[in-house]
Amino acid sequence: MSSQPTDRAALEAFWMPFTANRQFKAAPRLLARAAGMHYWTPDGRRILDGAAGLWCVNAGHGRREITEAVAAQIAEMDYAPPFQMGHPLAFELANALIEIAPRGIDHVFFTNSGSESVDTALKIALAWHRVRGEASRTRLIGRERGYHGVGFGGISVGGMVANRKAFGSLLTGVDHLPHTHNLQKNAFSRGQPDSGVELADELERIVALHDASNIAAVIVEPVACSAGVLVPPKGYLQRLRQICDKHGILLIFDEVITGFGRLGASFATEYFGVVPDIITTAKGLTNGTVPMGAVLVRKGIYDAFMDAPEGTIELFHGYTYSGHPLAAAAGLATLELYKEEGLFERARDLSGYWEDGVHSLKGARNVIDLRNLGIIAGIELEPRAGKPTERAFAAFLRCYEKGLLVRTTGDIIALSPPLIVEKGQIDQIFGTVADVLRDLD
Ligand code: PXG
Ligand code: PLP
Repeated sequence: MSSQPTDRAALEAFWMPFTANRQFKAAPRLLARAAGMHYWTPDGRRILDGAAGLWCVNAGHGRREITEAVAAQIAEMDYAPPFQMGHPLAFELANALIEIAPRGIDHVFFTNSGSESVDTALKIALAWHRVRGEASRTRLIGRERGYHGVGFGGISVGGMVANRKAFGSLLTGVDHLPHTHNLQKNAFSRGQPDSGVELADELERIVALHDASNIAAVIVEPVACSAGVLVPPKGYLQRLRQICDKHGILLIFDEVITGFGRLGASFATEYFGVVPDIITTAKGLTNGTVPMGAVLVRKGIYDAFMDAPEGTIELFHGYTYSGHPLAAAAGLATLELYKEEGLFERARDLSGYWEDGVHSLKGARNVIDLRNLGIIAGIELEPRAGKPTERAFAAFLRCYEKGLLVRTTGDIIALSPPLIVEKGQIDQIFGTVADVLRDLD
């Protein structure tokens, strides 16, 4: 019998990701079971999931339709090689994704995570320019405070300093747009802020500096979630699209979080009415059950690779688990569930109630901004003097004690419950946060 994971030594071997390991292992927070809107701790305490796990369990936990599809598939065929071979479900899932994607998106490349989707998208962008005879287009443009996962590509175009600074020189030939966060002008905006469209024009400055002939792609999150829910100013994404079109630069939307209903639409692309050339996804694609990501590309991108002589591999890229049968089964069942239950529409219909809930915290102690879009909220706290992140982390711990799971980044509390959330649970989420903030110095 192995030792119980509550004893300190039994927790030692696992080097936990993005975690204060020593602090955690001294006072562990373990989750043992999940169903619907809730988690349960090993000792049976119920926790309301205000974070959809980690922005991924959009249909709620333990959905029978998904678990049964995965169980049936593992019994039928556990694994199939994806290189020079195929299996039916991967093709079916690609077709299902095209169906819910914006018009003009017509091919899908499978990965196993958001980080891999980002690396794949950047590589496709570089290779696409090259097959079209524009091999000088190698520069990649990201944005300050962007999060694009943790691969070398993703941290290079990303703009989270802590995720970059320990890892050397990263990719060369990368530049960054300024972030769009502006508390002076936009604090307490409901939905998209009014001010800041001109920040997209910074792309013109970057193009003037490097010359368009050297730039392959621009990658942004339509809503920057990991960095603390930074909602794009009105007109900003449209302006980026125009500038990219003018200069022949590919526009990549990283929809790892915003995809699959989070904004009350299939993708942010649909919500904002701006179609990028490439969309990266993961997380909600399988409702968080089996790791999977997908890169969706606009018509013409795949085709450009198909001029290579017959029998040659057109793109030297792929993963052992690209289109894994279990993930494909989970993905198909998940998309079916989203459709059957109308979860994207449900999220859209609830977003007004959600917005009112978020902004009910106005005036709460130490709250310096409230932001929302779709079923996402950002609550920014005044940092404790000289101790950034401490106040928000204390709020996270107290919420957990009171039976609510939230996520924090810096001094920002981020909320993103499963899209099956009920109005009463929205009240509970904001009621708990209000209680916690009242008592927190
Ligand atoms: N792009 C975006 C926009 C993301 O949000 C990734 C890429 C990377 O996905 P993977 O599957 O490789 O983790 C993400 C992931 C947080 C948090 O606390 C957010 C993510 C991951 C971990 C924590 O906000 N987003
Ligand atoms: N490292 C080694 C030694 C490998 O053989 C492979 C795949 O065959 C990889 C890394 C890449 O693994 P994956 O395809 O799961 O990303």
